[in-house]
Amino acid sequence: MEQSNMEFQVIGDERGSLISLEAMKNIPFNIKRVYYIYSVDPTLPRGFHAHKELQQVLVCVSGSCKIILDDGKVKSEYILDKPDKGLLVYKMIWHEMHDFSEDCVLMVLANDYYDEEDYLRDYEEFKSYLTKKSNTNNYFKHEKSIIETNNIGADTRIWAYTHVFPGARIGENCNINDHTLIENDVVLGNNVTVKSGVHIWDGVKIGNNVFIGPSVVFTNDLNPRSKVYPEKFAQTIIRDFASIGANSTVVAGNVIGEYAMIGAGSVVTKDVPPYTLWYGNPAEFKGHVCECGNKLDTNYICEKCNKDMKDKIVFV
Ligand code: T46
Repeated sequence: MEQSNMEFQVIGDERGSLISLEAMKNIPFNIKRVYYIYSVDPTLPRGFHAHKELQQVLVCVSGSCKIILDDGKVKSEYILDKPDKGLLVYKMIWHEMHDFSEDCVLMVLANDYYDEEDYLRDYEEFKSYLTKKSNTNNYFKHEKSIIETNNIGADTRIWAYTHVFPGARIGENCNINDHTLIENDVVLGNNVTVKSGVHIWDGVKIGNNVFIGPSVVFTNDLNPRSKVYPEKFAQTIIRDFASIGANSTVVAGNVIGEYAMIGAGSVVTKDVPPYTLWYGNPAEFKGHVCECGNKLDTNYICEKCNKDMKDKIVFV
């Protein structure tokens, strides 16, 4: 199922609690519209549609409701009953809202303006649109790969002995090399390179233009025991244009910032700020990097491409 449960940080003190939702930070898109549904009749469900392109995050800021998501293959049910819980609903997911409590206020953040043309309000139409999309999607899959998802963008190439699970979502123009595995609750943006021998487990979210070197290891459980599953796998986020060198390990729950560079063979145990270079075991901060990947010296003007990076870098 291509969705994500989300959990927001609560900033609380004796006066009460505060949650901050920020575009491209804890909300993975630019927010163009916010709407909320309230004073609902608990006996009347809503939704019963999918969006062709729209992405949304649903948050019950008061009360509770039940959400059913259906990607055409797998149907799952979620309860939204706390303001620090969110549900990310991607495009082409049939969704229904049921069992509203009387005090329910369902707030929705959306990445685009209202457009009735974006709705598929008939389930059969939704199914045939899905089939049409997967038939017309112009991506390459090697005959020896196993591809179970419908969500692969145009011009992506998937090579031999790769297994992509039904819930995975892969953007356009990606290159997924041999002997890779992509689990269900995984998102890859556009223009991502995944070199051979990489397994991307539930909870790993990868932005656009990310490079993942050969045999990079992701983990998703900080206290693994055989046959014991956490309620929710840790979320690891690799932001746009970051690069992870060969044979590195990214410990679960960390965020690698935009344009960050991880040297080969590193073990990443902390969040990595944007435009920084880290390596070693455990990986440590070793300086700043330019958008072109070159290490910057202390005047932050790239010797390779002459870009002035002063305004972009984050001091560590
Ligand atoms: C969704 C779920 C979670 C507007 O004019 N502007 C808007 O921004 C929205 C969201 C709706 N409308 C109109 C369209 C309909 O004539 O409001 C009317 C009720 O909308 P609808 O029947 O689609 O409401 P829900 O609760 O079934 O669905 C809503 C959103 O429309 C939908 O995008 O994903 O909430």
